[in-house]
Amino acid sequence: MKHFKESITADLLAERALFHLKYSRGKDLRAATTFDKMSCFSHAVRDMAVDGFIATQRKYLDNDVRRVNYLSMEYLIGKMLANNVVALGIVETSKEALKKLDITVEEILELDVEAGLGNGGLGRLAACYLDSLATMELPAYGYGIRYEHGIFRQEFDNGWQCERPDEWLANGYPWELIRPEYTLPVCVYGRVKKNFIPGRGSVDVWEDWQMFEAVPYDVPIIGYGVNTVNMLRLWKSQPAEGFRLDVFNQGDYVRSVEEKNWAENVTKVLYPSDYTYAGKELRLIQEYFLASCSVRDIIRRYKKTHNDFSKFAEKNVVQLNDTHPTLAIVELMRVLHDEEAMPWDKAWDITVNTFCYTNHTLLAEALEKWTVDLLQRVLPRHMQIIYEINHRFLQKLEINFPGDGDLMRAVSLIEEGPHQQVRMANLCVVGSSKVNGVSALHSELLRTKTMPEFDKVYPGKFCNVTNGITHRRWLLKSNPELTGLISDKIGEEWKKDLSLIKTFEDFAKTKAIQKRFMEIKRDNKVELCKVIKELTGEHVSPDSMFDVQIKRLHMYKRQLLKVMHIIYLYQKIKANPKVKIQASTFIFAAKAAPAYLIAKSVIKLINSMADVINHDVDVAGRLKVVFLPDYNVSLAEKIIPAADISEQISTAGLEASGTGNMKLSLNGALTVGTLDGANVEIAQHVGDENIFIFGHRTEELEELRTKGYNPWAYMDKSKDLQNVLEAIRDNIFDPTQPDLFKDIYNDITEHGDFYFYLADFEPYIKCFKKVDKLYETPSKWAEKAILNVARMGWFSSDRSIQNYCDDIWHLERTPIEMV
Ligand code: GL9
Repeated sequence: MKHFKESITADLLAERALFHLKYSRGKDLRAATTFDKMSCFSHAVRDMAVDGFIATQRKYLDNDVRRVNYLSMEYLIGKMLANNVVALGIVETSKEALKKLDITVEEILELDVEAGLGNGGLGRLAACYLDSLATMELPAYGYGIRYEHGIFRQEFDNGWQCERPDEWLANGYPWELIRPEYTLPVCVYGRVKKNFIPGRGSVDVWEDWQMFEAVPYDVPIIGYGVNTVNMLRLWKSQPAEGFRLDVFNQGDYVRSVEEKNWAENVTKVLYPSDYTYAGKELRLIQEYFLASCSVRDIIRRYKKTHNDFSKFAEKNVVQLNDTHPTLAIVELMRVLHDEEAMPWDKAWDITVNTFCYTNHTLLAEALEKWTVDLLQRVLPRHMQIIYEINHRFLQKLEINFPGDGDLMRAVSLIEEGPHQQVRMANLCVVGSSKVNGVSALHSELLRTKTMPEFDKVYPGKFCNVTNGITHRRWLLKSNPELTGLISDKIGEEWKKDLSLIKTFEDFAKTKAIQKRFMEIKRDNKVELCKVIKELTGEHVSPDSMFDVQIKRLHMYKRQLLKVMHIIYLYQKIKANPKVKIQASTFIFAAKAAPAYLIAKSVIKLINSMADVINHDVDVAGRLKVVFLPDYNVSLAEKIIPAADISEQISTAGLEASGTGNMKLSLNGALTVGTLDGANVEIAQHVGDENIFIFGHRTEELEELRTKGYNPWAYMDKSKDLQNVLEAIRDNIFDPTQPDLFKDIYNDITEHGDFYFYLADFEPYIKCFKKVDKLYETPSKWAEKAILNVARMGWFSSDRSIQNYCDDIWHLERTPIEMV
């Protein structure tokens, strides 16, 4: 088999880049800026993937293969260039080619555009899965939204988070291919009328809608070491051609331009709230926009090779990444039943067999519920269809569970109350053939605690697929030195199949390897120190222990517990300068949802604390605190290889999986964590002796809740805890503003300490005594860290995707040959 990648030479790459410089940007090398060079080089790399792209799409079509369509409102893909160069196997070739363009690899990579089309773990997971799907030669399409502004840029103003718009498209995005010929209309608003149609009788017709358009932009997803190049199709909204022509004709020019704006606004900005559901009309329209054009795009493609829908569900699976694209279920019903005139039962059968749903959180505030009023106004026909789905579903239930009112109320798609609401998670469960959670613990809680009634109604529908991460970005690309060490010892095969990294375990006790491992860790820390200096002005020592907590800021993730630990250490040193404490650098990076006020206060608290601790001569050289602004994929790639400690300290039962936990452990950080999400499985894989587990377990917290949890009781027992809480209450970091953190204090005391900070404080402090002790002996530390690296193979997203294929999608590999 010929590999299209073999024909790529440095000369070809350089020639291509110069061609783009001249004919796409109208410049020669002398006039080119570094951005020009980056953009043209990226275009050249993209060109190299085009043969694979065309061959892949052609093969899928000709072989009429079964495909997975991944629908997600978020894709946190980050920078693409370095990753694509690795995937194409042209790292050395690129270095050579760049010499001809008179620019270094580092310069060019720094300028690459960061696509931040997501909030956090959910969006990053989607990006890892696309990478695995292409690498595993699986027929897959990603569908998402081309937000003009992705996740906001975070700045600090006097320690407070400020949100600034992300302008990732300002200078053009080199990886996308615009496809105006596949533009689709999308309709919203209007009303439903009964019409008589000869041959069909009385039918519901949706009319007087407002129409706008969806234009697809395709981003090629290049498989690693294979010919497969899949695509991520991102939709942008625009006014429909001839939009409100009537208004133009009446001479109301200004209003017509305003309305044009409305259509453009639909994909203008990513909603930055994580785990909260805001109920905003524009968000509903965004969700429908993605659902509607993706469903119709899938149908359009299917119809190229089929005359009827009998094989639709056999040829397509649609995976819903959380409830955000749920309306796709309703849209498929509308198209099949209303537009294709298919009888309801037949349409429903196809729909349920097409869709699958992944749940990503159990937090009540994240569960989407749209009011019937709003849905009716924006999507009147869809609301009718939802009622009809519910009606038929409940009717069937009445047969199998007669008179079980509680069950009916729990599973109904409609929540009764002063304002009727549609429960999107329930709609997903009813409209899908499989429902999965994202870690063993989370899937079990979903099935037995959150949706036990559904488990009764649909035994066997619930399953688990534990999340994974792509080692191609999170090790090969971001930690080249460690990658080199592993390859030196066990060969190169593990790069293709991460389960093979297991044999690196044999070197865990080898002194020379331990030493080399620690040297590499130190090199990565030195690199991170430069970044820290640049971003915060702070000088930190690479010889201190790097204790890292990087993730969205949320009370359940408990960054505040880390703050309490740091205050505790600070007070210990102040009280007794001779006390033995491991020299540590505490590294935070996190964005808070703009309206999540208490989370923003925690950011301010961390920055205030850092200001004081970093300038206090009494703790100099012992404690440092840095909060790196604007956490994103690229920053994660720099922090993770340099971490000693990975903080995974969420309240047990609340973190569905976590994926940062996997990235950090794979890079040889030791986890300090609760038995939550995927931490449970990480502990099983790395071994209990190679991870620091602490704190109350899910069932213990459940018991505390039912018996009546009293945070004060913990305070009464511990003088240390009192001192820490008083420091927050009285704001010892800035006596001119003594009340600044009262809300935080109240939250974890008077207001009931919903996330059990006080209950887990003492176990957490105790746990760090063990951590500090181990860190004193580098060889012992290195041994455990190496075992972490070697035992993380199972957490590859390739394994997750294999699980999806085996248990849910039933997809087959489709290798692409080049002719
Ligand atoms: C999340 C969970 O909270 C994480 O634990 C999980 O790892 C990821 C991916 O499955 O999904 N669910 C969720 O809504 N988010 C997650 O990270 N939120 C964001 O992405 C902001």
